[in-house]
Amino acid sequence: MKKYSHAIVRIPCREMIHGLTTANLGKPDYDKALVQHQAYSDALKRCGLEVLVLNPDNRYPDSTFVEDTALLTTRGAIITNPGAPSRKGEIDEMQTVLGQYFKDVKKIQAPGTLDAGDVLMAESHFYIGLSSRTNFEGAKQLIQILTQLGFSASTIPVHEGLHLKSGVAYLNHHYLVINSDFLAEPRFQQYSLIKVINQENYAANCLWINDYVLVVSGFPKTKEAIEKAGFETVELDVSEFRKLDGGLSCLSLRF
Ligand code: CIR
Repeated sequence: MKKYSHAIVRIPCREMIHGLTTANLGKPDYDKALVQHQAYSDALKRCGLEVLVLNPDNRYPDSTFVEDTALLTTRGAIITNPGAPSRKGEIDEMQTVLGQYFKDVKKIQAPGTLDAGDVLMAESHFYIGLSSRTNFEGAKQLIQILTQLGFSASTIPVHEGLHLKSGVAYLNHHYLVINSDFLAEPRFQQYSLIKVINQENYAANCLWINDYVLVVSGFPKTKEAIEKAGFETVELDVSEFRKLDGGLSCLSLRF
């Protein structure tokens, strides 16, 4: 099934080595990050997407994590107000870019903050993580916008990890890949759960695209479980982005 036709990515900038992080894995190797990013873009193309590649922006060390700047739905786009002060300016260019694809671009307004890494789309319902980046006011505004667009939405507390999607991914056909941080959440029990073992916690951030699932290399049990559920996987190394708390979903916007 071809659900997505486009993706937007941004090449990491040199300043990425000073990006925000809690990971304690050391500084990213910039040259290696460039190679991994190229492989990521190539994989999106192999999944059938037309990929718009934005230039590196040294003003914003975390600007390669484009996912956080916008939520793209089949009925409209919403520009976020990122929770980290150093990332707020990332939305300016994204707003212009999205204007080329979406007629009506809505916006989360201060004092609301929202990173779209906290927004999990499961068919026509959106789960919004309340995290250190996304506050209640931001979630409230997004619920209002999504409801106007004819979707439903609700909030989920995020106690572990940076974002909601650091620990859970929706894979189409009612499947959720989920790690122990969210396993007990009653509202997730209605899905077919692909459980990520504790040693592979990071691998929960995988990405469904047109019947392929991009998975992080080095986490064999999660890959095997996803394949067992009937999905074809594409393995990618994102070690340099992991050092900045980033993963597969954060590196693109899909629509
Ligand atoms: C940040 O802390 O904002 C970046 N270093 C990582 C953002 C990861 N984004 C995502 O998971 N959607």
